Amino acid sequence: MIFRFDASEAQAILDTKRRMLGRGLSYAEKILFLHEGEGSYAKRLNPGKDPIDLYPDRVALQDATAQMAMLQFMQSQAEKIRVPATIHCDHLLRASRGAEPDLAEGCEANREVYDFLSSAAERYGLGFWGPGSGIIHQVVFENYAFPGGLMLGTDSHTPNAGGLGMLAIGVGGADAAEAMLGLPWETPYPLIVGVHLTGRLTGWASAKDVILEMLRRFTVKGGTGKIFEYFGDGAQSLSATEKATITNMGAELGATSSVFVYDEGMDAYLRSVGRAGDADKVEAMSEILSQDKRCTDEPESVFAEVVEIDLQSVRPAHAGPFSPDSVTDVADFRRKAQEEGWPQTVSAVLLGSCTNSSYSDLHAAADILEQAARQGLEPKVPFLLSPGSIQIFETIRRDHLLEIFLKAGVTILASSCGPCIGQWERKDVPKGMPNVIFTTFNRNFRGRNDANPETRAFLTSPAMAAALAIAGDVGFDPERDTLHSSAGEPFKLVPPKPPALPPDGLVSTKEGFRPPKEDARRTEVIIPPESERLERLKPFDPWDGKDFIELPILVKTAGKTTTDHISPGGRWLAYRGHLSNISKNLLEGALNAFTRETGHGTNVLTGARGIPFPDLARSYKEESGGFVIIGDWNYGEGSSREHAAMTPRFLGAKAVIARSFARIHEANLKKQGILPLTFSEPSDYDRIEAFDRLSILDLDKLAPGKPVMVKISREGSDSFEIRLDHSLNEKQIAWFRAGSALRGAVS
Ligand code: MIC
Ligand code: SF4
Repeated sequence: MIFRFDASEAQAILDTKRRMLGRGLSYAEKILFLHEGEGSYAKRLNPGKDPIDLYPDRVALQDATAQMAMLQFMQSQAEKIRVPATIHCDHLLRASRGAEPDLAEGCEANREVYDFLSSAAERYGLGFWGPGSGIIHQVVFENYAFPGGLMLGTDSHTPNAGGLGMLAIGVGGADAAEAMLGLPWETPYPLIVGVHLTGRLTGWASAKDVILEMLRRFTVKGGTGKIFEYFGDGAQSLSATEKATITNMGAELGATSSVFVYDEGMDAYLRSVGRAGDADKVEAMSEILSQDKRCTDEPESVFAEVVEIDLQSVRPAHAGPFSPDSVTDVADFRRKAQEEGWPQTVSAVLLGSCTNSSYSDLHAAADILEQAARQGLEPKVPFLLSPGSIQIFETIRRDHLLEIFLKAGVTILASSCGPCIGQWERKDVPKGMPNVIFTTFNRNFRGRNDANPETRAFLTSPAMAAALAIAGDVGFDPERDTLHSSAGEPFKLVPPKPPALPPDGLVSTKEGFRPPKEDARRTEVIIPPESERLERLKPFDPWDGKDFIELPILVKTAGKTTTDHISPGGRWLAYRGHLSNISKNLLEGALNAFTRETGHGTNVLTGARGIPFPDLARSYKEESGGFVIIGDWNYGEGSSREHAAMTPRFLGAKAVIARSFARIHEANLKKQGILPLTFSEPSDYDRIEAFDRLSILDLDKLAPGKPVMVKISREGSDSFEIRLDHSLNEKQIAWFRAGSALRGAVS
């Protein structure tokens, strides 16, 4: 752990900024300013408009996105990374029979990919966390996150580290590759929103319910371009891992990041996990790492917006189905489930993931199972637990929580993403059968966990998930409802009060970790030539300098189009390092606004119907030189996976025109050389028809802030023009011309 500046240098930089802005600074601003590119300290930036260049302290990659990140890094011909980085093998393991057999099978099934990542890590100087060692965000939290630091990660839930006061941001692999090359990372200067927490959580309310409350208020679009900074005595009452649950799911708000102000709870966590040295270094910087007084005295003068949440008033809730911002209080859930016609019984419960697998989360769930066991009750439904890391697993084993789970019949999965990313070999419910599951995860998009579009997944807290497994009834409200013991006696579950940290600290283990090697220039990066899972990248062609004329529309998507719809996970995770193969899933889950089919469309050149989008894309590329995609609001919500931009690029997409974009996806499109354009008039989305041809004009005059005109030609009627906006700056326009950012950076 390193700070870029000592205390007096840092103070001088921040003083300059205070003078320039004429006010005190927020915590997030301090971190941004202490990581800004040299030479830009003197600039005053307009939030939402001006770009800021940042130098992160570290980069984290997970196996599903690391493959493309490393393949792109290799294109640069660099000898070694210039910023500390780690790779985490967590997404590719399947969840089927339990940790041991799943790990053994997973190692075998993914050998090629692990060999590639392991050899690439060694060759270029990255730390390598092998399969079974844990989920990226949990491992980063335990080993690397530190208050005041800045990190980039190729995963949208990277802001999990905000629970330890680190500003951590999810990015695509191309961004990560550039950061590892030592290049600055550029992003629009975010709006900083202050979230003032007061009071204390009570009863069944948990940290999960705080972020669900934020989702209820802001929705999945409301965080775009923003950093949420949590502070106040309510914030201090939450442990570091509770804070992490909140910052982790800030991704669901579409936020650039979320962060809690450094406090004693973070110090306690660092010490509990055996990082007293880091805790001391941070303590020495504590004055610099505090919010300036103005943030609490006059928050309106510092923050772009101030949100007040009294933790006392936060009620337990579930979110779903299909969107994390469809939040219903547990107290209203029975009524809602009846009104909506959702199945009334729970079919499975999934505990863990990067969002909720801290010691106290697992302790809370174990407490409920124990209360039930004392009354002779067990979970009524399959109950699966994915511990966040081997360290957490060893700690719950030492402290006998594991015993409670095993006695209750819980299946313990490997410390990996498993069912959260669709790696769940679910056998108890046939595809197509409507059913309800409760998870402690952060996403619930249709088909995400078990590839069954009829599974309604609800996000909830660990204690609530355990209670629902016992009750088996979706409307169960432990605050109000009574259960019956095996002897028929009525009883009520009591809200658990888990310890914030393990009383004896976390078990110290780094099983599965290989530290970076100093000099490995002779290590060969292993990519078998015939591999179906790995393919060296060929640079995309540069722009030919011509306007895009009469392009067909591959699809106009209707409603929510997340990265899970554009480039699904599940079985497709196997091909994340093979661009040609992963392209076969393009838009598989997207709803076609013209035909109401999912994943298919009509070929406007031949009239053939029901064609899978990848096939359609190939024929448009051949016959018409490419195509455009039309998207709805918040297009590309969700994951950081750049495959959702690389695959359309590879198959011939020239532009995506949407009502609005999610931040990471928009950045990924720019990086890969696709034009992300938005309708100046959002209702123009409705004017686009299936057989229209689009000409995107005057591209040689493409300039920052200047609208782009598109001519729409329609058979049998006059053509018309509509106006589109874009957020490309000079540098990003250069990426478009070069064919992609990395090509631009390298050539
Ligand atoms: C997710 O939660 O959707 C993922 C899988 O972790 C993704 C990353 C990926 O697609 O590999 C994310 O959140 O960025
Ligand atoms: Fe893994 Fe799920 Fe966390 Fe994504 S959200 S990193 S898939 S556990």
